[in-house]
Amino acid sequence: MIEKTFVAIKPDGVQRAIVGEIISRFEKVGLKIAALKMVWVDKEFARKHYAEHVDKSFYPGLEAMITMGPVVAMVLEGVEAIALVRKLVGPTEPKAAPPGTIRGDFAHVSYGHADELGIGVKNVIHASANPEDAKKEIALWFSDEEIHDYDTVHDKHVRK
Ligand code: IDP
Ligand code: MG
Repeated sequence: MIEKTFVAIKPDGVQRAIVGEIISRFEKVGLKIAALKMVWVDKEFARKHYAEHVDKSFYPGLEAMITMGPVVAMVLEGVEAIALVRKLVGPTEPKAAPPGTIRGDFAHVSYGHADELGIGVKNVIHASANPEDAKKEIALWFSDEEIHDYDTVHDKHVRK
């Protein structure tokens, strides 16, 4: 039941200086930071990460958005962490994301707005959608040596 998932605070989230607030939410629910780094991705890397979207009409805007500055990439670990993190992150479109979710609390833009401008939806954060994506994305962003195994105070309550 213990899973690892991949999360990236996107360049808009980094530039808005809300990295600490976002990471704090994950820490507060008891998720463990297994890996953490800042990366400025290039177009080639963006095409690998967003392989499923490369042929979509919004891809050029998405690529420009994800390469416009550094992202803060991390691996989070916890009980059924993949679905838990998607719940905390909220739906893709900030306009539709409920209050209490990261996208609902830190952004308000819509698909209509992004499409009108030809830009990617600036929704602050990326999180793996399912176990298959989590495995692929963790391997793409991190080497085995960058992923750490250690105990947090939460382990006492989670594992017993
Ligand atoms: P997700 O990030 O919630 O998994 P995906 O559908 O995988 O959502 O889309 C990846 C990213 O592409 C979104 O987070 C958003 O930034 C951007 N995006 C998705 N759909 C659109 C769109 O219709 N217009 C512009 N950008 C989009
Ligand atoms: Mg996705």
